[in-house]
Amino acid sequence: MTVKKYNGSAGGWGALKSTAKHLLKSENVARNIKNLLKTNQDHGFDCPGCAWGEKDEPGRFRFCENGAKAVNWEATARRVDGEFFSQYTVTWLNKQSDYFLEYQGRLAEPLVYDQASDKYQAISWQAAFDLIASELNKLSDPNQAEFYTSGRASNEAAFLYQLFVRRFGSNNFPDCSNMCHEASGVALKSAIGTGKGTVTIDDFEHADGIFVFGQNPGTNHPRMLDTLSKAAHRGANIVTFNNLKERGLERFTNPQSPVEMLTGGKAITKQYFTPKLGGDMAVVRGIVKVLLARHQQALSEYKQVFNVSFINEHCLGLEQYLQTVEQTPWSLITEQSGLTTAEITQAADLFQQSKRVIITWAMGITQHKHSVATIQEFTNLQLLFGHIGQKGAGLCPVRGHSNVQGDRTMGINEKPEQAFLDALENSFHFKPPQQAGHNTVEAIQAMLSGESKVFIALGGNFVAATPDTEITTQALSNCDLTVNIATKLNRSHLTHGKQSLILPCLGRTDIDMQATGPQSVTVEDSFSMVHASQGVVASNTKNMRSEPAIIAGIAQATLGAKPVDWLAMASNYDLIRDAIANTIPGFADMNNKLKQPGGFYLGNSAAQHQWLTKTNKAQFHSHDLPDDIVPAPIRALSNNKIFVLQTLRSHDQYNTTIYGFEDRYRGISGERNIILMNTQDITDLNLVEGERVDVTSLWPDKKKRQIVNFKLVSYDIPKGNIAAYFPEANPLVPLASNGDLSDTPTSKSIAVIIEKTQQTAAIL
Ligand SMILES: Nc1nc2c(c(=O)[nH]1)N[C@H]1C(S)=C(S)[C@@H](COP(=O)(O)OP(=O)(O)OC[C@H]3O[C@@H](n4cnc5c(=O)[nH]c(N)nc54)[C@H](O)[C@@H]3O)O[C@H]1N2
Ligand SMILES: Nc1nc2c(c(=O)[nH]1)N[C@H]1C(S)=C(S)[C@@H](COP(=O)(O)OP(=O)(O)OC[C@H]3O[C@@H](n4cnc5c(=O)[nH]c(N)nc54)[C@H](O)[C@@H]3O)O[C@H]1N2
Ligand SMILES: [Mo]
Repeated sequence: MTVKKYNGSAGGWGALKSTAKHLLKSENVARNIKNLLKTNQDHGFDCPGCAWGEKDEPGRFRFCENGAKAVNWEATARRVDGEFFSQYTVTWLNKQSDYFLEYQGRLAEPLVYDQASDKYQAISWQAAFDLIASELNKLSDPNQAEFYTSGRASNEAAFLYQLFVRRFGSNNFPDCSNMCHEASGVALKSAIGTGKGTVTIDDFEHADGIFVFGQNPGTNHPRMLDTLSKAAHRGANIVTFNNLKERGLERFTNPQSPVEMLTGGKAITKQYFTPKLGGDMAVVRGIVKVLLARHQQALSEYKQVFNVSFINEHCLGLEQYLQTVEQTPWSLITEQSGLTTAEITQAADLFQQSKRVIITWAMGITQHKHSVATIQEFTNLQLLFGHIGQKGAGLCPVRGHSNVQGDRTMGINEKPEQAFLDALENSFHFKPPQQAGHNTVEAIQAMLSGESKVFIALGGNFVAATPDTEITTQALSNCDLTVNIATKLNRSHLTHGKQSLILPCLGRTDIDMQATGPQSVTVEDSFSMVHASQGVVASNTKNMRSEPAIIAGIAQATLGAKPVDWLAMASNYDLIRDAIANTIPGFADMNNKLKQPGGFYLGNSAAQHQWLTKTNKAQFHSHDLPDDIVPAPIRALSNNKIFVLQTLRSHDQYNTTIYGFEDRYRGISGERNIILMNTQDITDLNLVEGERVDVTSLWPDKKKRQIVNFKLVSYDIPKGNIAAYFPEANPLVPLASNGDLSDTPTSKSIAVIIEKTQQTAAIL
């Protein structure tokens, strides 16, 4: 393992070099170059990386280094089939790393677990479908099955899946969104009447201020750096709030700009603030407090700072909110945020100077206990200035998976809206289940207690992505049947129920040939743009099936061909799109609208100043700041120094998919079991950099949650805060530690203690 400070800019030659390395690693170089050129282009496929949008700029590549990794990873020539599994028991495979498992190649044929030999063996597609149907139809209640979705599933796959599950009789739709942007949806829906972001990619060209909270776009949304860099270049204030100094937010070299490649790129952030974990709500409360004082001062001179006419016309709840702001003491604001009054005043200055402001955020904001309240605080700030539905201003939750937003639009939702259920009933003439189903945390609890007996996953890596790994492992093992529809072998496939199936599917890059010819699918980006995606290169996918074909096979075997002709839909995705068009608002005439280059925009009610809230107004929400990020009862559990841990992504991974061991911009290479810690904290613990430590989380139950043998890395991070990689640190996240109103695991706020690893363990 090496640790070496990275002083270059993000992007640049390092990105090109890494792109070339991952091309070579795929063992499919010529074909994958062709693939990359088709990424995010019309008549090409949507990048299976992130959900950032595209600008219509002809002649440019539309992939980034990390998109290239995702494409190369999927389009590998290696294959995992029955013959592969004949060599290894599941017990042996389960001891291998996440990197090893996925690196073996693409899952190539349907597989069934054989208990006697502890191995997976080939099975026919029909036998696999029949096994699922028989287990599902055996259940005494359809709600004894869980239907997970990961956000790479296309709109067509997601729509067909939810239709099948609701026809079967359940709303049990745990999904990756429950662990991701759930808090954004909940917060925004209640405040402005839509759970989606209010801006389009064009707005970034008109913003005077872009406030980036709790996200690392250099790694997770690299194409956003191009957008931010252009905005910075024309003078917009880019203001960053991040617990760590992330290189990508400081400096960026666009690999497509010959001039920048020679000159070393541009600064992005004008002012970089490093609040404490969970301190962002306090930051924004402080900003509002400064601006409120200025507004009150201005009123005495018959001027105003806030946009009073906007507030009067559109909002409710102002008085109560301002009272809450006034009552929040500065001592709590500075304590919780870790920023000084001077720093917060500086942030307020930059906000006030910017006529049009966009606020963006990701997991650094959504994976806390008070995430919903924090996002509503962002909304309050924007409402005070009328920064919603104005060109160049708005709220922008930057989504994770490339189609996670689309999956929700298609009805992957354990709490579907009544209007959606009614529309399904009208289109398909059956009564969908009306009661709410299970989210991810509830699904784990139901499998743990034995209430749920069948688990089906449309993509993803449930056991590695969810909290409390040991408990989730137990929950899946309890099931009578686990089924994974997937492209690559992962931990969840090895964490099997009594019976288990792996069903290999096509990915975004593959040509999807059905009875009526090659098919395209659609996705929705963070800006509510829906566009087509078509795989481009033929390869050996002979015994794989598309996601819609697999869902149709399961549905046909379970329910027969009524009231939906599943197999017909899977043979021609235009039919699925016709059904979507008939059911979901904004999709009328979908098949035709997709012919427009770049796709079509779904619109956003809040951006039109139509507030679909309970009161038909935009709503200020008044929340008190949390008393403490680590509540008193948890503090009381240990006499040791308590740290707050965040779990984050390295530059060389896609969620639980580990591409390699280079966290380039953080200068960490060759090791993933690490803890980033402030240098002073390391000294105070009588430890030294490079030493091995055990981390134990604090939670008021008897269970011991610990990770051992993690290496200390001295890092520019606020005292009292530490960071480790997801998914290695997931065993520390207690299943019951969830966000208020969102139920999202608090992956960015875990109270832990640190101890030097015992000698015996250190030798391992
Ligand atoms: N290459 C690549 N791209 C991806 C992914 C991937 O794994 N790899 N994952 C995709 C998915 S599903 C998602 S959801 C997104 C995730 O995108 P991000 O949200 O950028 O992902 P994280 O690595 O979780 O990073 C969280 C960032 O927030 C900061 N942070 C953590 N806690 C706090 C806090 O309390 N306050 C503040 N101000 N900052 C904080 C961390 O220091 C870190 O920079 O990316 C998507 N794109
Ligand atoms: N501690 C901690 N936990 C977290 C997070 C965190 O920041 N910290 N982040 C959370 C977030 S934001 C998210 S979104 C979740 C992610 O949770 P998931 O979405 O469940 O996990 P992924 O790692 O994205 O799933 C990877 C697997 O998806 C399969 N796959 C890839 N492409 C396809 C495809 O096209 N079709 C199908 N059917 N399968 C495919 C492959 O088999 C691969 O192994 O994790 C959450 N968990
Ligand atoms: Mo995510």
